[in-house]
Amino acid sequence: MTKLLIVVFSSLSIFGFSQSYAPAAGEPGSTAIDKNDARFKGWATGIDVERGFVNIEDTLFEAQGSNRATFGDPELALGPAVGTAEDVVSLGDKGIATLTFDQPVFNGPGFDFAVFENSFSDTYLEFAHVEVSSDGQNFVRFPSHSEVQTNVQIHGFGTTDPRMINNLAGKYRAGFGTPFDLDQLKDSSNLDVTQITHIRIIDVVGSVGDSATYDSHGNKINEPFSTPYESGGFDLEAVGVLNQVASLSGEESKLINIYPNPAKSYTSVDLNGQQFDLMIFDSYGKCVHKSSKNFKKVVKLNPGVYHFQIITSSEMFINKIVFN
Ligand SMILES: [Ca+2]
Ligand SMILES: [Ca+2]
Ligand SMILES: [Ca+2]
Repeated sequence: MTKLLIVVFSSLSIFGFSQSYAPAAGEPGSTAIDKNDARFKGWATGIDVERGFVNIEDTLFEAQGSNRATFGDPELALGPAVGTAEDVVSLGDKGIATLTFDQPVFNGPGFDFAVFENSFSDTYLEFAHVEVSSDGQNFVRFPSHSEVQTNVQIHGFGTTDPRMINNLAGKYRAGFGTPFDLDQLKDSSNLDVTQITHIRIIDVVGSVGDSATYDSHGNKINEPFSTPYESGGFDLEAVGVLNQVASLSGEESKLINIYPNPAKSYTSVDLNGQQFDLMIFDSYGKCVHKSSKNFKKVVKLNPGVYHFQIITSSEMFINKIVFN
């Protein structure tokens, strides 16, 4: 009996039920990141929310006296993930949350940030698109993929196998973040992956009907629909940062020597003998200098204000330097 079931399930992929991606939190190969993981350097500190409809296919329908989702204050998505069902803001159908950070997120080694939802199980999953911006104006979306069938609507409390989903927030249960790697967007125009200032979360409308939203392959994303409650749509719990530009504490600024500052045409950079890569950006964000594996670097620049990005094997620092 058991063996027969295994045979049946393993042949499902032949009929188009692919399961190409990472499994649920706690299973081997999962990419889920625990909310208490020591790698988190910071959390979202600002938020702007545009709530979506309770039911985008019947926009007059109301829950708790409103045709838009109302559950949870936006501020509940700030700070560390808590892992409970209530510490969230509900976005409603196609609702949008735009988050900001004390210090920018950058494309460091591996995953750079993670988005937390409040699902109570590994398979009751509500999804959202994730976009990033380095200027608050131009947003670039992570390429996503849904392998879920699009013939039968997943009902309001239906389930999804997380192995069929890639690069959509909400892949994992409460307390476990879905991670994103900025390296995938490094060649995008109008985006500087060394200075991400805004992360945008956009509810996926899981309808396979007219209001469907699509993955990057043009597939409808089938997820629970409709969810006509005040807590409908994606429930944003938190956004945690893994690679965050450090603000210099007193101790760290002792480590970095940039002199003279303000500079008169020349300045030199050293980290007390530690090796570093250096990139310098002018006030328009244009890179005017790039060098790697330095122990000391002398640079000559025209008068102006510059940002020195200093990257060591473990950290990245940004310093503002004025040339007179
Ligand atoms: Ca990365
Ligand atoms: Ca949704
Ligand atoms: Ca929260």
